[in-house]
Amino acid sequence: MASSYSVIKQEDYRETFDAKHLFALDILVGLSETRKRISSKYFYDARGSELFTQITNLDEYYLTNCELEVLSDCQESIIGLVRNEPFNLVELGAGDGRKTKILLEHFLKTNCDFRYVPIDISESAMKDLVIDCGENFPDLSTNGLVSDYFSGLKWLNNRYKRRNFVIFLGSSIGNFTHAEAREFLRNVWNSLHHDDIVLAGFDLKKDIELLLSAYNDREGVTAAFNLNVLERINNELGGEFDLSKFRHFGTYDVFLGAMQSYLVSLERQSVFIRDIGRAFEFWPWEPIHTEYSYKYLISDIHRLAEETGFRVERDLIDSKGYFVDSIWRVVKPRESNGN
Ligand code: AVI
Repeated sequence: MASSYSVIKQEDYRETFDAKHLFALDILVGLSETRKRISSKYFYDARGSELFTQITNLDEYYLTNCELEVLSDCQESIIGLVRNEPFNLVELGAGDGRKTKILLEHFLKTNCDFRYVPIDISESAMKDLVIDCGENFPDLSTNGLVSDYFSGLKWLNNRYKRRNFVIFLGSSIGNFTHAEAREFLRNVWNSLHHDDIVLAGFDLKKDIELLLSAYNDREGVTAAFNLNVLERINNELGGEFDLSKFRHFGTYDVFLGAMQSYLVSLERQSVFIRDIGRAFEFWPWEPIHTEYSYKYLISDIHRLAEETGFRVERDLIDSKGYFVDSIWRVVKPRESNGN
């Protein structure tokens, strides 16, 4: 058995990194603006992650099944891109086990020479993942990295001179604005070598009714997921939000091409947050913006690849045409390795 995880020491990063302080600062800034906002990155405490897993099992949330179909049906064409030499299968995020397992099983079955390197900032998520891999895949060599994505990739490249196959499953890219997506992908490009491969998931533009029901499910799981960010402020920052005084609102912005989630105040209220040391005023029906989920056309995805230094190799699309795992190759002048 070869499963382990390492916490990568990042001196500057560790010195300045105080998660609670940053959370409080972001909430102070976001709730002080005329258009109040809280970043969707704060959804994922333990309860938020649990609720997101429940969302992925809902019928209305088509994205998961579409990507499972793509990964199951296209294994051969994925493997064809990397099987001719040893490689690192690098996963950004501790990952959704169900999806990654499809690839791991197939790579192992076909005797690929690879090591699995998930990268995630959460040590507890990484511990769970590495234990799970050890139990399910005793022959798999897993090196989990507890780190931000880019330091993890840098560390990996200095340590193992192998080809990288980076996967970014789900549609997390959709939670970035277009400018943020470009910056993120350019940073990924900077951390990789010529000819490395990236597989990234994108949710495609489709009938607006389908989008609306995916983000406003009948059981109210998405509503609970959205409201949980207020509970998180209560638990971690001493906030006094009464969740029954807010409602979830999910809508599609046709100009942006994005689903957007809001929490709407149901009455005039003042909410004190102890660790910020002040109260925030809400008007009746005043919204807090909490999430973007951008939807893409294939042409948008190709432009994004080109703008950030990649060449599109293949688009793996599910049978309904709802979701794509787009496979890109890193293109760099021979002598340059980044920057
Ligand atoms: C994690 N992310 C890609 C999900 C999405 O579809 O934007 C989060 C989510 N929000 C509401 N439902 C699911």
